[in-house]
Amino acid sequence: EIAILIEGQTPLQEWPAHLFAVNDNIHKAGLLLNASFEKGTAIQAAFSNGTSSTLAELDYSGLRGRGGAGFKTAMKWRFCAEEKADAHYVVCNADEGEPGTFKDRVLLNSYADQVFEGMTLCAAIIGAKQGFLYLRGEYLHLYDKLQATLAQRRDENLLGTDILGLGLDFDIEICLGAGAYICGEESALIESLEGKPGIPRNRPPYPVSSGYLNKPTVVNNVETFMAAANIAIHGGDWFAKVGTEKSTGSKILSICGDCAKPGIYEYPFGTPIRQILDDCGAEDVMGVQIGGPSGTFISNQELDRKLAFEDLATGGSFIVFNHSRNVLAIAQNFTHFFAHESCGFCTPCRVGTSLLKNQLDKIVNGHGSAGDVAELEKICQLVKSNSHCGLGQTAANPILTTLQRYPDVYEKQLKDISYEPGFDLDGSLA
Ligand code: L3W
Ligand code: SF4
Repeated sequence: EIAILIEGQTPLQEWPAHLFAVNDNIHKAGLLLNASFEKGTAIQAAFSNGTSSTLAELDYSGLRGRGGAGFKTAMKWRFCAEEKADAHYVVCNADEGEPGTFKDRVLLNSYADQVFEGMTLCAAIIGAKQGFLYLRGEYLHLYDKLQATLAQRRDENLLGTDILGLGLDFDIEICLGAGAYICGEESALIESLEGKPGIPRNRPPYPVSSGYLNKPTVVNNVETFMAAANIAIHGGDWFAKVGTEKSTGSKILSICGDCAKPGIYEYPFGTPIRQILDDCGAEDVMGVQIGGPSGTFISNQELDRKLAFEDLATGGSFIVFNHSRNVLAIAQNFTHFFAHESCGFCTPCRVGTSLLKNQLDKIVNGHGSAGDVAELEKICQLVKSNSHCGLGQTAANPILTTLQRYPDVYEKQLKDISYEPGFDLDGSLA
């Protein structure tokens, strides 16, 4: 139904209400989703302990960015704080566009105060007066509720001038995206915030030194800000004692696909994939797409692998596939997605993702030869190593990760040249 509506370009406001029915479906809450939280306490803690010791606590917690890449949050905030400039900015990346990912939608629906508090905490540490929540356009249904939460926080002096009498001035504006997946890439997001097309910038310089309006800017995911607020309240050790040495704390996941209980789950880092699949009622598993199309497709032989930056990192998405699914159809769907979402700025990705799409279609449609698969792999490497940003650099992952695990499935799909009509192998007419 959604596909039909998109195809028909129905304005978002006219979509049937049931498509926006927000059902949080939280099946398993852990460290963060269960944490006790009182509005204002993270900000107060930062001022009573001092912003530098709060930053040290964040450092001790080991918190790493929850958007997928896992850069250390304390390091990012420190780099930004150390930049000399007349303005600093805080940006919350809520452009949750990775297919199969919906945990930030739930956090913004049910835990928005904790997210805004994390942004305010960041502002206190880096010296920002202005923050932005860059909200995925398709989450328009959350807009009024989030504005009401911001208004309430202003009424309670948790935003605005002289917050809680602590001398901190900071406010947050909500900006809506317009449906481009690329705007989840931080520098494209910043361009979009500035009112320009969402084309990724060269990095470095990273946003911490030259971000919004070329001023020092922290861009973090929704879950990162929520975690930071809770660390300020409960301490770095509360967080660090959960998870693994390199991946501390917990991860909030959106789980969907072939499982009895799709929804939101929170696990300590280090949890085996098998346990997560058992909990969500996944049976007859063929494979799992971890971290969305730009992530990794694992087979059912790898279920003892772990949720962790050092093993299987994810921004928060698990898509489960059972044996009724065709792995080529999955790779094809994701490859089409990237070709559609390429912003078109650089040639390796603009042309390369279309070549990947056409070459894979040829194979899936039974017209490919072994040479075509070799050519497909060659294009994958070209797109991966020559693209300007993360989208192009990961666009070949659906093909590469499935080809590596299921070469036989690709092989079976090739045309049978021994039955080529009309010719013998020496080229003479049969
Ligand atoms: C200062 C340095 N900062 C790195 C920062 C950088 C960024 C973070 C991670 O995303 C995946 C990709 C996409 N000084 C720094 C530094 N940073 N070195 O650390 O950076 P990086 O380059 O490792 O990753 P990335 O390109 O930002 C990699 C996916 O993330 N992605 C993210 C989407 C996220 C959302 C969301 O949160 N709603 O949509 C976009 O491309 O799949 O695999 O902040 O600045 N020396
Ligand atoms: Fe745009 Fe793709 Fe190039 Fe990124 S890699 S800048 S999405 S064309």
